[in-house]
Amino acid sequence: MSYKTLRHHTEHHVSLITFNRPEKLNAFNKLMIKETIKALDEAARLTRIRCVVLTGDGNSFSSGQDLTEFGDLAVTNSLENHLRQGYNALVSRMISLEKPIVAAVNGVAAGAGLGVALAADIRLASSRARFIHAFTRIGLVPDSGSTWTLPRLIGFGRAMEMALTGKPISADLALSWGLVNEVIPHDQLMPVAITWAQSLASGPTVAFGLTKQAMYSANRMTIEEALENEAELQAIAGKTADFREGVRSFLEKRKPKFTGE
Ligand code: LHQ
Repeated sequence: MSYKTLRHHTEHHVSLITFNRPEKLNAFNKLMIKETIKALDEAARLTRIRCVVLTGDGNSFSSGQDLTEFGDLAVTNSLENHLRQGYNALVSRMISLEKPIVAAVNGVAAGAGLGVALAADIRLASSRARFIHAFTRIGLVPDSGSTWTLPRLIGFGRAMEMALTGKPISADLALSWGLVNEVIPHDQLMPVAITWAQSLASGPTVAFGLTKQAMYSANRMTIEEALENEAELQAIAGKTADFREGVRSFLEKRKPKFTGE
């Protein structure tokens, strides 16, 4: 499949999706949102893909909505429809993808670019990364799921601070707040991200997909409901070949060889 706004490459069970509008710091236009969803759909469909990495070309991850598209949006569409058809669909696709997503945040992640990074399952930050909740800086409210994801990651007070001040958060501060999983020297980001991804891609893919489902759905459940949901999902995981291999390898005192089935 060919893309105009992305570079897309699959190797060793890992799908690497690179936002490719560096002249605009990889700002999202409609096409880039659409193509990212398409690439994620492909990752969902192909069993050989067992992990996805999202990153940006050049020195940025993504600066969020392409602000040069705003005039057009105001005339042809409402902002809420743009969100419903665009970012809401993209973030929902990321959350529902039954495979782990690693965001390799190689530079600035602002606005919806931050929202997309927050919807990944693992965030690795280059030492040069900056995180900006840029929405109120242009008179908008936070979107792309960030009112839901950000407070859960860093707590309500810090999320409110990021939203109201719009101030850039450095990679090191992001790490200390729990916004990212690891900070990596800039020139090592991609090799380290690929190592993470290959490790996740050799894991029990079905159990990973169910884990995402369990974690996200627990957020809207009581403890009793979450316990029941875990039991139901465990019944599915318990029928996989990877579960049998996991137990067998433990008993045989060797590393498991998961196939993702
Ligand atoms: C850009 C952008 C950009 C176009 C840099 N667009 N060109 C969506 C729609 C519907 C409803 C509401 O919500 C949303 C979600 C959102 O994402 S809203 C938030 C949108 N994003 C922003 O407000 C961030 C705008 N960008 C910036 O504040 C700065 O560019 C940051 C802080 C990201 C980076 O600053 P610098 O490193 O100083 O870079 P720069 O500003 O010099 O940008 C470099 C170039 O990229 C420049 O172009 P030029 O031709 O002058 O070299 C910028 O115009 C362009 N660019 N972001 N979002």
